[in-house]
Amino acid sequence: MNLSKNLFRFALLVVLFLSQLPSHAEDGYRLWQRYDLLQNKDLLKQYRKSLGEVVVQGTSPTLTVVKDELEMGLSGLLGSKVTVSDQASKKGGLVVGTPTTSPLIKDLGLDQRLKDIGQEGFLLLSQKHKGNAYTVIAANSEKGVLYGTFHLLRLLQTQQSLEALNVTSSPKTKLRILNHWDNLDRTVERGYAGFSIWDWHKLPDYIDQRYLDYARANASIGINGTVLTNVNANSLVLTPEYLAKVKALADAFRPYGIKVYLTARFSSPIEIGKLKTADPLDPAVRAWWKSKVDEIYTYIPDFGGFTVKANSEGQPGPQNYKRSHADGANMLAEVLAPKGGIVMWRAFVYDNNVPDDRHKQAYTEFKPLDGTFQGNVLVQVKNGAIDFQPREPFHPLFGAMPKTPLMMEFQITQEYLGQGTHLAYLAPMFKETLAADTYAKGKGSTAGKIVDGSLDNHPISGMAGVSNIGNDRNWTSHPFGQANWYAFGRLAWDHELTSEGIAEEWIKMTFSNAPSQVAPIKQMMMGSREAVVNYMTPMGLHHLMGWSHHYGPGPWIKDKPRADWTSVYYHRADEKGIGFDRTKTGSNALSQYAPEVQAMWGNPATCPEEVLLWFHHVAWDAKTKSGRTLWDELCYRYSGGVDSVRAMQKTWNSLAGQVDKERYEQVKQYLDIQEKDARWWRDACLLYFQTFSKRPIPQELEKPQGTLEEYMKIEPKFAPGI
Ligand code: BDP
Repeated sequence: MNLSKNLFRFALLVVLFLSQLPSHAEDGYRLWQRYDLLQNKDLLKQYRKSLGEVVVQGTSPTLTVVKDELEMGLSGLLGSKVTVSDQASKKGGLVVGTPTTSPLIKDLGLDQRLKDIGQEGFLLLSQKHKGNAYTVIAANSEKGVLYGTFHLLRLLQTQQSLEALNVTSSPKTKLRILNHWDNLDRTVERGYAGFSIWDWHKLPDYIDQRYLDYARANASIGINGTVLTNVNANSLVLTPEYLAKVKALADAFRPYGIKVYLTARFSSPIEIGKLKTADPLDPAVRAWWKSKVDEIYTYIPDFGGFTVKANSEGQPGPQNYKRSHADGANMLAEVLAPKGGIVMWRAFVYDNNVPDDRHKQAYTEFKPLDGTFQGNVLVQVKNGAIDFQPREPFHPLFGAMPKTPLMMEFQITQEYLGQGTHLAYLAPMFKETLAADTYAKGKGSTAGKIVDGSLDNHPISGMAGVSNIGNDRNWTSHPFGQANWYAFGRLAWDHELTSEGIAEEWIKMTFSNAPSQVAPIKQMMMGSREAVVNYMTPMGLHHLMGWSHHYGPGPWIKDKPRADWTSVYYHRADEKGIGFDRTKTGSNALSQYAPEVQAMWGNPATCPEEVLLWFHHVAWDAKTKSGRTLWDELCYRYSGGVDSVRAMQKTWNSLAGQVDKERYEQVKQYLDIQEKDARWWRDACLLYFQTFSKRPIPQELEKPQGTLEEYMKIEPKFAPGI
């Protein structure tokens, strides 16, 4: 009798325990939209009271998305089925809509407040009406309602109070766009999370659930556009066969407020139009683009426009016909303008045959064109002047083209920061550029204010992030790669958010609200990008990666067809010292910055050590701020990078049993890879630079395990993203 009673109790306990576990493996697919039952009883009570009956007034595809998300999100988070109704409740509760779709919201007297938030903003308020207490998501457009809905869900997921809500939010930047460098054969130019998520072969007939989950995730962070194809473009995507596929994606994304854009290969009139030229001033070429654009809009009436990489790294462009970048961009802009489309013309140009420092070439090319672009052209500028290195000073074009809307291009995919296996939280890197002061109009002229259009009063503004998304189950290969996608969206919405705040949100939604997890994970994330800088390219070194794969170290790369694709071009190590002199005595790239910036970076004594070797060739024995010689300091920084990875490993190990097994194990193994790679970078770089410095690695530091010859022989085969 007793035994069976005990057995029964035991069985009950097992059932109870199992019911607490997620019913599915934690494979990362749900990203930051996990919506599991909240564990805080007091908050649950408050949430149930504040949300009461949930009412979404109005019908449309976007409002259906809103309803579905609220039903799914709230049912999961609150632990009981929530059904959304469209009848205003007399008892208070959550009311969602615009003054047009919701009579109740129209009645609330929010006109002035709504006026101030623009087309994409939202209000999230606790509001009394006729004696009832409402939680209100109000906006001018359904898109605003959608963003407000995701904000409310985020408040629940991060366990914020819903009492006395008074949130006003609108995006600082208008175009918040992912750039997919995806090819039509599903390879990804620099993708490390499997193949492209666009299954072109099965489109337009098969709409993978993944496309909708992609759109949900993007909408939840305010992303409102996606460039589907690689900047190294294929004109095939502009043929009817592919336009039908693009249309299917555009239709799927539309309810989520996401517009579709394509990359336009400049030579398309020749390749698919059978013309003899792609000269932008040739009438037949212009007519071809006009009819092509008209055709695109018959498929996709709200098509966003084109991203163009022209006369860069072998891509065709207007200069093939002795025309300028403005001639090329304006030709496309002219035919897109009547349709509401835009051109995002990339400034990533440099020419091996131009003997000038690559750092200077985009500025030299584009600055004189300021004021000559049509109103619907944005010039898309990478954050730094070289190429997405772990650390770059801000691009000199920011602040140099006040008459042109400049769009920021960040790389979310970690081409130069350990790709799919290194943990590097990139918000601090994005922020570093956005917060950088260009002094274009005096102190406080940050790159962020240039990009959001506020400094120069531009009606259009944009931020693009080169996507790290692939068809891996968890989207980004590294579970922490998701944080970079998330951070990009959040910063595109508001570049003044802090890296720490964004990390905290993401951790709470993706892992847990438990302080015992939030604090250590945040600590790992916040130091991670600096760790990568230190073990790869400390003190302003750059472009030291291996040939073509860009994964491991290759500071010895030289004698290639293009000098500006070699490492020796950038580090310039010799017996005397190391670094690229970009002052007056060198390439004088510094002259492209405002006088205040020149003064700071031009003097080795005031130049932050983080970018010292970017601007100066410094003697091996020069004293650094720590009191060490430059050589010793470099050794310390490289070693410090490895130590930081080891510290991350320790922190992660301490989370065993707290984080679900799948993600715990994956991150643990990836950290092992990162530690091994960090040593590889440190040892290969120090041994190589030592051939110039001829100085010993300080006694107290760990010594390289291999020889330089061994490191130089390592050649990763078939690395992804080549
Ligand atoms: C470089 C990448 C190359 C891209 C290029 C670009 O290695 O694959 O095509 O940027 O931005 O960093 O166009």
